[in-house]
Formats: sequence, C-alpha cells, structure tokens
Amino acid sequence: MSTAKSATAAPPDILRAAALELVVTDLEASRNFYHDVLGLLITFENAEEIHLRAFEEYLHHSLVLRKGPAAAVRRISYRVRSPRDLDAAERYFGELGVRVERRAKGSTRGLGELVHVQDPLGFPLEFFCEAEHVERYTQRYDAFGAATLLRLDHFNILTPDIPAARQYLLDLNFKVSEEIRDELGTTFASWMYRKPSVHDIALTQGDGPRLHHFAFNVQERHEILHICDHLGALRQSERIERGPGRHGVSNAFYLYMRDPDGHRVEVFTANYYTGDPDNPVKIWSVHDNQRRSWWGHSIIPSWYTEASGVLNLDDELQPVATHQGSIELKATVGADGY
Ligand code: XXG
Ligand code: FE2
Repeated sequence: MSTAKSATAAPPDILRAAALELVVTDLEASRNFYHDVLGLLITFENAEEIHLRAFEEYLHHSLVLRKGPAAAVRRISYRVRSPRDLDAAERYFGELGVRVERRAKGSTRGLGELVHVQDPLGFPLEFFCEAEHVERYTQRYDAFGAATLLRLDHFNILTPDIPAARQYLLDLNFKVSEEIRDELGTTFASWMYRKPSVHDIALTQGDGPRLHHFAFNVQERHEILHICDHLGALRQSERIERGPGRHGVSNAFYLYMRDPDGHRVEVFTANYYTGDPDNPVKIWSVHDNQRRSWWGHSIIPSWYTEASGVLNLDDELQPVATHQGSIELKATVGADGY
C-alpha cells in the first residue's frame, strides 16, 4: 500500500459521500430491488444503466446500477465544494503517486467535470462538484411509501491496514467520530466524517480493497421495520442479513440487506450531530458485545467476511490483499457470540 507517501499540496475540500456505482449482473433484478422494493426514484435508465436517487436528493443520482459480467463496485463518489477542489484533488493524488484522470463533463451521466482516482487503498474514487439538478421529492408525500429512503449516508470499506487507512483519511481532513480498539491500542474499525454526522466512511479491518456496504437514511425507525415486513410479504426474507437493530457505534437504528448480486445495503436512521470542532471521539472495546449491536445480538459471520470487490479505472477487478494479524471476528472471544 502506498499510504506512507504524503502530499505537500492541500487536499480537496470534500463535502460528503455522494454516490456509488455498482456493476450488477441482472439489471432487471436490481431494478426490482432498488426501485420496486426499496422505492428509490429513477432519474434515468436504458438497457445498460439505471441512475437512482433518494427522496431528499436533488442531484442527478446517488446510485448507478450498470449491467456487467460480474458484480463489483465501479465508483465511490464524493462531492467537493468548488470546481477548484477538482484541481486540488488532481494535484493532491498526483503527489501521492496514484493514478489520477481528469474527465470531461458528462463522462458520468448527470455530473459535471470529474477527477477519477485509484486511491492508495485501491478504491476507484470519483470527485465531482457540479451535477444536474432534478426534482427534490422532500414533500412529495403523494409518492412516499411506508418506508422512504431520503439520502445516501455513508460507505463502509474493508481494508487490511486500518492505521494506514485512517492516516490517509485524516490527511484528507476527515475526522474520527468512533473507533473499536483492543487493550493494546490496536484499532479494528474507525468511523470518519466530513459532513457533520458519525460518518461518511467507515473503515473495517479485513481483506481489501472491498466495499462492505453503503447506507441510506430514512426518517423513522418504523420504516425499517416496514422494509422487513415488505420483504417477508414478497417471500424475499433472504435479502435480510443483519438486523433490524440498534448499533452501539453511532447509536443508529439499522437493517442490512443483500441485493440480488450480494452487494450489501444498509438502511439507517438517527445517528447524531458531530459538527462542533471539539466533538469527542467515542472508543469502544473490541470485547464489548454491545459495540455493534446495542442489544447484544450475535453478528452473523457473513457480515464480517463477505463484501463486494472493486474495479480499477480500467474496469478490471482489483486483487484483494489479506489483512495482517487477527480480525475483529477472531480476536473477539465472548463478543459477537464468538
Ligand atoms: O453505520 C454503521 C456501520 O458501519 O454499518 C456499523 C454504524 C455502526 C456499525 S456497528 O456494526 O459497529 O454497530
Ligand atoms: Fe453502516
């Protein structure tokens, strides 16, 4: 990993986790899950790609589904504050010595000029500032269902070297909200943010680069329960992987589902404000069995071990490096039911 390198250029001013592009093998099955079942709005679709957004979002999309031969993650997108931050991203990642490509407006449908980066952790990042505005459905209550996804909240990535990944994100001016550590100070997971919430990105120790999950916000807890009832009524309970429940970390109410290709999506509500400069960092012991489930439930092993592969900027699957040492799952005797 090339994270030991640092840059002298100022990093781009990242606003937030903004969008994700997934390669899916059966576009119709994915459309059914994300649009018909979860209710995301379709901004654009053709036989190759579907662009979706949640109800509070006014930018062109927060999720792109692209038909392809094997399931993978094609882009992880952050919005930056101004067009100058695209120049900053280009300089900054150039100094880190990773692959950086400037792309013209429209090379991702609905977005302005872009900078694509193969980041030091191996993830295919997309930075954009300008985007096509579309109708914001915040008060289109006529279109709301019993569960309404409002906005993309965060990504969670698997990476083998958490301290190096954490430093890379601190250098990009992300702040830490919560962490899981052991008594020797080993960090197993970090939650880091740019917008004033618990996270835009969480780092989970494991074989990587892989995407663990992405998450959308809903307004109320009962909407998460409705999604479970809805999936049950459709006889699609196999979509539910973990939850519903309350996280220890972040205090949010959650549900994790697996889409038709196995990509993991979380629906999430009621985390807390972190925007003051002295927001305290919350540290959890890896031996605390309430850290990942406030109610102490066991965590299904697939949640720790399975994740989505990521592509490089040439659309080739990135090799996965195994983590050094013990992962949280193995380290934690007595917690998470192990
Ligand atoms: O968003 C999250 C998570 O990253 O999905 C996982 C908040 C908390 C947790 S955890 O499993 O640690 O409770
Ligand atoms: Fe999450």
